[in-house]
Amino acid sequence: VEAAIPEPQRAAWIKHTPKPFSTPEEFEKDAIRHIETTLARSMYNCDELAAYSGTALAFRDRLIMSWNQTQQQHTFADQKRVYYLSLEFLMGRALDNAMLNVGQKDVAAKGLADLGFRIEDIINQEHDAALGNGGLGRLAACFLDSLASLDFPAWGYGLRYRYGIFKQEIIDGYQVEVPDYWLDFNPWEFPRHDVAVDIQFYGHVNRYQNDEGKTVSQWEGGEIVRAVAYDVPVPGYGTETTNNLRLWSSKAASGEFDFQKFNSGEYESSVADQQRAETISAVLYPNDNLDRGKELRLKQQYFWCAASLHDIVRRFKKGGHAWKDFPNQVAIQLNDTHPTLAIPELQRILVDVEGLEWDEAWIIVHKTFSYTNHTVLPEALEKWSVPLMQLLLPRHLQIIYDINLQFLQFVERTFPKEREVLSRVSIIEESQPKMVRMAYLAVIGSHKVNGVAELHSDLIKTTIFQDFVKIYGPDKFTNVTNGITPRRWLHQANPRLSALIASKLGSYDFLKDLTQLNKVENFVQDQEFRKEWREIKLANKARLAKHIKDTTGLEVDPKALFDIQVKRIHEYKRQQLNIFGVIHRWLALKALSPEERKATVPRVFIFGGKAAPGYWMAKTVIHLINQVGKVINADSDVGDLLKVVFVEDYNVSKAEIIVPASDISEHISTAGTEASGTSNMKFVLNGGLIIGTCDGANIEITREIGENNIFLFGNLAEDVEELRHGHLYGNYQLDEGLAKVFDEIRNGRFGDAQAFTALINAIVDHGDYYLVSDDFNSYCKTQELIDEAYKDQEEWLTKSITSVARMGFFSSDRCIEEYAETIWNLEPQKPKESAALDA
Ligand code: GPV
Repeated sequence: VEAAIPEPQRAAWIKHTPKPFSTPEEFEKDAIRHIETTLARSMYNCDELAAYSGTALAFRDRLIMSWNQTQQQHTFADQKRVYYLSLEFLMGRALDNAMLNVGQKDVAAKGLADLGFRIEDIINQEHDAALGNGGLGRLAACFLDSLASLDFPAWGYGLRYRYGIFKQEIIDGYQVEVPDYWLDFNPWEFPRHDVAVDIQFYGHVNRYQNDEGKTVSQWEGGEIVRAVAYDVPVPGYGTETTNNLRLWSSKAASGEFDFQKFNSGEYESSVADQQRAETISAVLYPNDNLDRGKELRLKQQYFWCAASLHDIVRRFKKGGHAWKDFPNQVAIQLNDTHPTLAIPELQRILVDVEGLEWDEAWIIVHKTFSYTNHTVLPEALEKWSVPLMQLLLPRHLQIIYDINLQFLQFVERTFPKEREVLSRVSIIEESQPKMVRMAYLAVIGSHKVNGVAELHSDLIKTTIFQDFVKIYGPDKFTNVTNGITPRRWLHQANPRLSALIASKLGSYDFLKDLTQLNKVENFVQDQEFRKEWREIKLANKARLAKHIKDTTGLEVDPKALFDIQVKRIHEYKRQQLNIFGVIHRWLALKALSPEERKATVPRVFIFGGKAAPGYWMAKTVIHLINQVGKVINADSDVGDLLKVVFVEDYNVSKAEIIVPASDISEHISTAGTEASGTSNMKFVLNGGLIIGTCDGANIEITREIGENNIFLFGNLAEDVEELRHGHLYGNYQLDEGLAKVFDEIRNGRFGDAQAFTALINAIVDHGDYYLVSDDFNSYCKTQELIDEAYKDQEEWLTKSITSVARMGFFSSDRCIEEYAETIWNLEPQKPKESAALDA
């Protein structure tokens, strides 16, 4: 309070508070001032990067004003906040989003034009903030957008990686990883050097009697690493609310170097200490749906959880509430099990530091946390070895054992006759070495657990968490089907379609209430509307064709059917099924007479996605796609009838070009393996149809848009287990069409056959775990149906429009409202006029 400006002087302060620009001239003034002063450039050396920087800084000024306002109001309101803990935030670019969310993109476009720049070129200067791998990280980013747009008091907490996901280069058809140094110039973050938390690792636990004769535990010794906060403003759409994303960066606790060591001549080891500390937040682990159990990863997790909880507890204590009110002030959402250490950490703070009794602390912990599960794949379920945890976090391991003991005693009382259940549900797996099962700890420490699509939420109840449903009853487990933000994934990525819809609906209100899209169906027979819809799709395809030409040199015809599969490369997502299907199609085309070929629909298959650097099978799939492309694209027999493209370095900003350009996109995971999928929603929202399996959110998309508007194929989740069993113990029969495809590959049609042996053998010799052969025929037949359907362009257009009209459910706003109501018990806080706040 001493730091506040005293009352009589506040009038001067208010008078001089920066006012946001609202005309092109005011924007130019702010941007030029930043270019001249903050950046020390002039009109004689203002290139596009400088113009971008000035524009970004002008918008950043606006955001920070509303950020201040929002934070001040939320603090005064003293109401419950939600904290979204995620190791990944795949934010993409910020400028376009900021301009649209504050409603000043037109102003900036005009201002930039006055200075001789095109706004698209300026937007393209920005580096993606790629602090995530795929769907999980992008979901967190969509959630932040919705939380701010709906005026919820919410903070994200994550790590400020110096290197986000690697940049992918394709060299001779192989993926090569290049580090992505993105922090060179990042106008969107505010370093908070005053917000620093010292985080402890290693050491030992001391037990002793305190003054009241109570036995207490103290974690002592070990090493300290400092967490420094960097804040990223998150603007809501069409509201003053600007929330905060706080990212932690690690550095040595003693400042630049350890001066004691420095003075005693140990210069090198002092520098080494510093580098070791900085390593914690240095790089994002590039694995998607895979747990590798690396020590540095565990360090990242604890570092980030401990810093965030310290911050949350400090903020809570400033409010002066009783501890039992903690869950009424704080909700913490765990984005997968990566932040599960926050559970024992809060218990440790409450018991060891704040002196609460174990039981009262545990009630608080368990009411505070909730956990979202994003996969049932066994290789993705996190386990940490007990010896590693003993070394790094000795007190937390004790607490985990105590939590486990209490839990198992409770289970034993409830099910006295079922002894075998105890070892099944124990947090500790009795393996060699013993392992801590993080998902079980997350379930036990949370009041709600949710899956991310209906099928997935049902599956977790019958598979990985079956015993826990028996123990806690079914109400602890719930479903919140994923969603996407229509601001970025419709309005920003596809401005013309957004404008066309707004022209018919009378306003852009649908961007904040996506269910209003249903009114689009009234115009499905409006000829002028249909014509524009078709033109927009064609223009979006032409834009992607240009990107392909510019980056690969390959020409593709925008009038061909664009068939797109972009996502992380993974065996369960089955890009191999797609590329085998392409080979099959090519063989069929070549077998046709020239006359017959003329009647076929030209198709462009577009792939994109990164493989984890250590995932050899995924890298082989990328290689095969590129080799197949090389052969087919040069084959004059098929010419424009078939093209295969691999788009390098798929990321959020490329998705914004790719998603609006599909006729068909592929969401073809083995049934039961893709928890939800979110790009399926993005593509349909942009008027593309999809081919998919009965998996994840595809099922709910079908329910919403109608089964005539989607191309489903393949085996059902309920049959997968038996099919797999049959492969191993029955008489395995490879699909005939697929066998011919394999013959071609083995004959060296696509280069060195040896390179693809493992890929083929996984199917032929090793049980075809992902059911590629079982689904191959159904897949190819469905692709033929798509060819037929595309010939009726009018009917196709009707499907496209109808589908978009029925996609309202998949807004992340709906999804966040479900979390707020059923899990967080959270109310919005509408922004007040600044005058009301000053008063
Ligand atoms: I676990 N997901 C991801 O992107 N990375 C992961 O490590 C894990 C899950 C994804 C799922 O695979 C998608 O099905 C889902 O739509 C997405 O998380 C968001 O829930």
